[in-house]
Amino acid sequence: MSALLAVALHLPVALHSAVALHMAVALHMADSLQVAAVLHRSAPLAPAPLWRTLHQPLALQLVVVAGGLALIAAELWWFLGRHGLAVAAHADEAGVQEITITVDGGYLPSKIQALAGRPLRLAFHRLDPSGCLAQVIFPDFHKTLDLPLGDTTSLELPPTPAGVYPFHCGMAMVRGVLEVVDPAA
Ligand SMILES: [Cu+2]
Repeated sequence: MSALLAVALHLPVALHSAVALHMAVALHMADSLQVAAVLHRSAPLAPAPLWRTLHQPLALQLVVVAGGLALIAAELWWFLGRHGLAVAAHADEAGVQEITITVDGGYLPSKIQALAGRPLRLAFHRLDPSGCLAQVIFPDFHKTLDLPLGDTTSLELPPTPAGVYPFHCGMAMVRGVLEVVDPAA
């Protein structure tokens, strides 16, 4: 659901960028035409209209549209894609799996693997002063953790069934995922 919301929020921004780029190209070309007319004195210069539509070559239009779509794709990949390899949590003597996640511009690692049916401790060490990262939320566990700057704050999870459990910052812009796998599998 929040993924859909992020897409809905970002598509207009990316489209707007594409349109703005398109208009910048059009205005630049309008300037060039004016300059060319002055230099060549080919015709008396009519008062420059405030606004006019320039017909762009089809190739240029295709390039602008393709550029916009590439930006949208890159943005979706950045915010919604899963990158990198999972890092496994290691069990201590008491059998509690533990991993430290550094919070600095993102979650490092952002993909964590743990074994099902064993307790898990996720220790978040926050180095990033951005208020955006002051909280980490695990929607599936109904847990919100406040992360004081410069401190390590742990989330203790009871033995958890296998599954994929995403987590994110307070505004759902920075994301990570906990993958709990069956030890027998
Ligand atoms: Cu955020």
